[in-house]
Amino acid sequence: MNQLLIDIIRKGIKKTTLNPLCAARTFTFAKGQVPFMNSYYRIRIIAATTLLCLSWACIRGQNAILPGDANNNGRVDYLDLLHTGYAYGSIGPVRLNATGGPTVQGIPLLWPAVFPDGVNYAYADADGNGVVDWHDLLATFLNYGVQLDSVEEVVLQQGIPGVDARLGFQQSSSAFTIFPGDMLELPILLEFSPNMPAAVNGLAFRLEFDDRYFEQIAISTEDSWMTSDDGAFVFQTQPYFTDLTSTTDVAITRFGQNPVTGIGPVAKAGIIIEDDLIGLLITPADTIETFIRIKDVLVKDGEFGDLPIVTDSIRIVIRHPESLVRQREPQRPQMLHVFPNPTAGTVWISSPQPLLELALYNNAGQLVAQESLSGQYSRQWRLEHLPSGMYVAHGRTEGGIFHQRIIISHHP
Ligand SMILES: [Ca+2]
Ligand SMILES: [Ca+2]
Repeated sequence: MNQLLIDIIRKGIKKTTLNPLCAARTFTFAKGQVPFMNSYYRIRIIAATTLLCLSWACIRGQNAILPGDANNNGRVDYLDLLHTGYAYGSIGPVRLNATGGPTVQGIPLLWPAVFPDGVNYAYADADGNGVVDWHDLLATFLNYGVQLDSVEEVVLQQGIPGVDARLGFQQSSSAFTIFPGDMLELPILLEFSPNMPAAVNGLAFRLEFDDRYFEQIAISTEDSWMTSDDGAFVFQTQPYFTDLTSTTDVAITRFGQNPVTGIGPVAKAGIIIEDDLIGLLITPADTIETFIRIKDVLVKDGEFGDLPIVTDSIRIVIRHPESLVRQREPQRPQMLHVFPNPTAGTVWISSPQPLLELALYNNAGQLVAQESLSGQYSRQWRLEHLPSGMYVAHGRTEGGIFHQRIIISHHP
């Protein structure tokens, strides 16, 4: 548990907020900033885990909830989003004195509704306010990676190739030739047997990759059939280290019992190749071969049953920039960097080009903050007067508008 997730996406409610969100993708931090973020959250998690052991001992013997652990298996992670999403909009008994924080809390009254896997809906109400809503999705994000001393691992259904549905890359069998610093987009498809598409209520998976070669991997869903009606929530963690590789966790869930049927693109992985690979590519003839793998997939159908899924990987070949004459300039994402994100108030904004104006829009597309600048590349921005929630920052420069999502959270 080296890192807490630091990114989250939700499709905008209004069409006007969709484009900035999509354009922003998920590149939140410059790479050098991430370790600080890691240590900050590692300290938080250690503190939270200690607290958990104490409080768990007190509550043992009655129904108890670790907020964000909606599937009640003892760990808060990307799989929990599918439970919270399925129960979205449900109401039940309030937990008095509840918080959405990472402490085990008693459940005095279970809810009338139960998930098909037997878990009570009370576990989806992370903050205990009696309704499953946006704040409960946010609790999974805030408590990410926190776990009890005993975790019941979720059994993921591995599919049979040629028989079951497949979550894979569009170009799974082909190799790319790309250059350090390039950005490429890899469509991820959920494919079923011909004429047999299933209704899907939620999809969760991990992408595993070698972080020596990839600076960022970010999920976008602008062409996804699961999110095209804005009835879905999309979640991604920042990449974190697991042994020798890096992993990023992704979940896409419908809001409530509202499955959609479709086939083809469910997400797109935007990848930036490290531009500091020349030391690894000694001569222009050298290439690096590496793989990005889809793993640990959970797909929930319309009845919240698990669909067996065949997984996939893609081979990527990175070639020395002098091996071929470049045909084009590398594409850079039109991104602002925001740190820290989520924030309780004050953020640092930096831009690849001199900033002329900063504007902040809320989830309904309303302008909530605005500042004129005179060509600075970065500045501090105080946002503590704004309520918790998701915002999109627009930075106007002479080269165009740069975007980034900002999450403001006043939770402890
Ligand atoms: Ca869980
Ligand atoms: Ca709630």
